[in-house]
Amino acid sequence: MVNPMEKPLFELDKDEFKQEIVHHLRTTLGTSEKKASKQAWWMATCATINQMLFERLTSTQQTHLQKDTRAVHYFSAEFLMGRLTANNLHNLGLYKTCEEALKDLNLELADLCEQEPDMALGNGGLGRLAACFIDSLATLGYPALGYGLHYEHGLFRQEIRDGRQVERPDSWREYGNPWEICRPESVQEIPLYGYVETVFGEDCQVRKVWHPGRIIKGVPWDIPIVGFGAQTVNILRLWESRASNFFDWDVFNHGGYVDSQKEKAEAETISKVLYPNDETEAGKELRLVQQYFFCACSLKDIMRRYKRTHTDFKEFAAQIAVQLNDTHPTIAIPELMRELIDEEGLEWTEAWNICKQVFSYTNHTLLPEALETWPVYLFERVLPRHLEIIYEINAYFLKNEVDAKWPANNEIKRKLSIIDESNPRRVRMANLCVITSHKVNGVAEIHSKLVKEDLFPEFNQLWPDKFCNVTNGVTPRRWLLSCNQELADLFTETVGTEWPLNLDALRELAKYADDPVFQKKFMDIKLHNKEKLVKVIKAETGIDVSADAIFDIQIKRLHEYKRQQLNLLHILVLYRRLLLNPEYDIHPRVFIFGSKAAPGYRVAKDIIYAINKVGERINDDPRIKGKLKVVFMPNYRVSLAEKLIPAADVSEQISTAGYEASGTGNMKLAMNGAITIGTLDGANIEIAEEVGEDNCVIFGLTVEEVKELKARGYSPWDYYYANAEIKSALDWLDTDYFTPGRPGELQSIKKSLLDYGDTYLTLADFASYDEAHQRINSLYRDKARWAKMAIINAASVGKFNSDRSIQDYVRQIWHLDKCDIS
Ligand code: 475
Repeated sequence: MVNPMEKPLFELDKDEFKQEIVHHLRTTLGTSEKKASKQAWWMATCATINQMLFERLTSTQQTHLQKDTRAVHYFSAEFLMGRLTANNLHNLGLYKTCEEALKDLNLELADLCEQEPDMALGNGGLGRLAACFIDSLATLGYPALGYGLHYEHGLFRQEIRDGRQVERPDSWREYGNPWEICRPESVQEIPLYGYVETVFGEDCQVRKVWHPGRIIKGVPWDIPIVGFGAQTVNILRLWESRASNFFDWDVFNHGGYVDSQKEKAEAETISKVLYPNDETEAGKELRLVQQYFFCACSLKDIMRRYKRTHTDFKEFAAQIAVQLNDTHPTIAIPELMRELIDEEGLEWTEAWNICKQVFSYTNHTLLPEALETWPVYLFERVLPRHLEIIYEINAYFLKNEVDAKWPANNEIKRKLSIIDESNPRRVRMANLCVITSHKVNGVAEIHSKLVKEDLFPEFNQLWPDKFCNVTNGVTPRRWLLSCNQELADLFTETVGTEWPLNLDALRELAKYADDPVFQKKFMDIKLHNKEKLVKVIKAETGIDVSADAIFDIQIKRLHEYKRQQLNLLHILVLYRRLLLNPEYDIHPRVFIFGSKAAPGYRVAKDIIYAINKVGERINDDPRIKGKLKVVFMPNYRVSLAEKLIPAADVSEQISTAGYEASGTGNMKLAMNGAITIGTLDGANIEIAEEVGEDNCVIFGLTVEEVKELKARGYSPWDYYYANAEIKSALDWLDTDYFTPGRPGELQSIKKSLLDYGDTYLTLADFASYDEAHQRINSLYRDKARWAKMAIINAASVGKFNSDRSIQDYVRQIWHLDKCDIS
C-alpha cells in the first residue's frame, strides 16, 4: 500500500526509480546486477536519491543567495547523524516508491539500509540534538547551516568481551560515504601558534600582527540536509584538517620527505577522532585546537559568503546569527573579534557590538566537571592573539558592567571574571559565552531555572533578560515515521497525514484511547516491534527473551548521575525476592540496557561489567523460570536506538533530580508509546505535565529535596542499615556469586554507593523507585489500562517535536524568516 502521505515530488514512479538504480549500479558503481554486492546496491540507491537531493540543494542555495536571507549558523563540535538513507527517502516522499522498486529487483530496502554505517560524529544527547535541529530547520524552511568537524573516526565502536567494554575504532567512511560532497573551492587556511607583534603603521595607528607558527588547511565536506517535504535542502558543513600545501612544498623541496610526512600527520590529527568524553572536559591541547580549527574555518566561510552580497560589515549582525552549542565553540567569539579588527580594520567597539548581536549560547549541563576552562599558558602558546582579545573583553566587562553595578566589589569581580586567577590561571569559556551572547538558554524549564539561579546568579542579576528557556525536542520524522513505520501508518489512517509536521495532531488519538479495537491495533504493533527486537537481541547477545515480557529499557550514556546503578540494584533486589520466594508475583520482565562509557571513566565501566555479570547469572538461573532477564546490548548508537525505542514498554528516566539538563530519549520513548518511570528532572517534568501524572510513573526526591538532603548531610549508610534488601543486595556484590572464583570484582559499585558517599543519592531514592516499579507491574497487568496509557503518551507529546523547539529559538533568539524555495 502506498502511504497516502507521500506525494512523490519528483514524478519518478517505481519503474523509473528501478531503472535509475540499475543505471547507477552499472555506470556509477561499475558493476552488474549479477555481480553486485548489497553494498553496491545500497550505493546505487543512494546515487539515485542524490540526483533529487542535489537538484533541491542547488535551488535552495541559489534562492538563499538571491534573496540575501538572514541565516542561523549552528556551531557544534558534534552532529550525531546516524544513518541517512531511510530518513532522506522519507523526507523526499519516496520511501515506498523506492521500497517497491527494490522489491522488483528482489531486494529489501530495510536490508540495504543496514549496509550504511552510522555517522557517529557525536557522543550523545548534545550531538543528537544538533542533528534533530538541522532536520527541523530544513523542514520549516529556515535558511541555516550546521558547522562542525569532519572526524575521520566517530565515537568508538563498543565490543563487550567477558562482560567488559572494549573500545574499537569507528570507520564510518572506510569505503566512501555517499552523502558527503567535498568542496575544494571553499578550502580555508587556518593559523595557529606563533607570536603577536605590535606594529606602528603608516597611518600612524598601532596594530597587532599575529605571526602564526603553523598554517592548517581546512577542507569542507557538505552533507545535504533535506527537510520533510523536500522544499528546502540546507547544508551541514564539516571541516577536515590537512597540511597546508605551502608548508608541504617547502620542506619537500629541501629533501625533507620524512619531515613533510610528519607535518602532514600532525595536521591531519586535528580532525582524526572525536573525543569520547561526554559531560566531562577533555582539557587537552588537541581539543582546543579542534575547537579553534572548526570555528575559524566556519567564520571565514561565513564572511566569504557574506561578502558575496556586501561591501562592509554594517549588515553583518542583521544577516548572521551564530548559535553556540555548549561552550565547545566559544573560541569563535575572540576569533570573530580578531577577524573584524585585525583583518577587516574595524574599531574595537564596532567589532564588539557585532559580536554581542551575533552570538547566543545554549547550556546543556550543570555538572561542574563539564564546564570548560583552559590554562592561560596553553592559550598563550596556541592562540596568543585570542588571549589578548579575551583580556580586553574581560577588562571592558569588569569596568563597564561589574564595577558599575557592584562598585569596588572584588569578590564579585573574581567570580565573574573570564580569568580564574588560581594557579595556574585559567580561561573560563562559559563566562565568555554569557558575557558576549545576547541570549543564553537552558534546554528544559527546570534546567533553565537552575542555570539562572545556581550556575549564573550574578550574571542573571546583571542581565535578567538574557536568560531564557528552550525546551528540547526530537524530530518525529526519524523517531516515529521512519523508525516505527507500522505505528506511523496507524496514526496516518487515524488522524490524517499532517502529524509528521504538526505533531499536536496526534492529540486526536486520545479519543481512541479507550477503544478496544484501536487498543488492539496499537498493542499488536508494539508486540510486533518487540518480536523484531527479540531477534536482534538473540543475534547480538545470544540471549533468549520473550516478547510477552515487559520490555524495560534504559538507553543513554553511562554516567553515575543517570543512575544505571539504581536500575541494577533494583534488579538484584527483584532477583533475590524471586530466589527467596519462587511464587513472588511479578510479570516477566526484560531489563534492556544500551550504553557507552567514557574510556577513562572507571566506575562507569565497572557498572557495565556488573550489569553483564549479574545478567549472565540471572539469565541462566532456571529457578526463576525466565521471569527476569537482563540484556546489555553492545554498541548503543542511533541505528540501534531506532530498533529499541519502538519496542519499549517502559522508559527508564531515573537521574538524580537537578542533574539531567533535559534528556531527549525520554521524548522519543514516550512518542513510541512507552510509559516513563522517572524522577522530576529535566524534561521529565514537562513530559509528565503533557501526558498527565496518571500516565507516567514518577518517583524520587525533587530538586528541592535533593538540595535539602545534601545540605543536611546525606549518609548512604543510613539507608544501607535501615533497608535489609539494600544491604543484602550490596553485600552480594562482595561475594563471587556473579563472578565465580573471582570475588570482589564488583565491589567498586558498592564502594561508590557507600564509601565514596553516593554522590547521586541512589540509596535515598531506592525505596521510592522500588515502589514505582510495583506500580508499573500492576498497571501492566491491566491490559486495557496499559494500552490506554501508552496511547495517551503517543498522543500527548506534540510539544517535544524539535520543530517547536526551533520555532522557540526563532522567536526568542534568531528572529529568522522562512524562505520559500522556487
Ligand atoms: C544533557 N555532552 C541532556 C542533551 O540538550 C540533554 C559534553 C562535553 C563534551 C561532549 N559532549 C558533551 C553533553 O554535555 C550532553 O550531551 N549533554 C546533554 O545534552 C541535549 O538532553 O540532558 O545531558
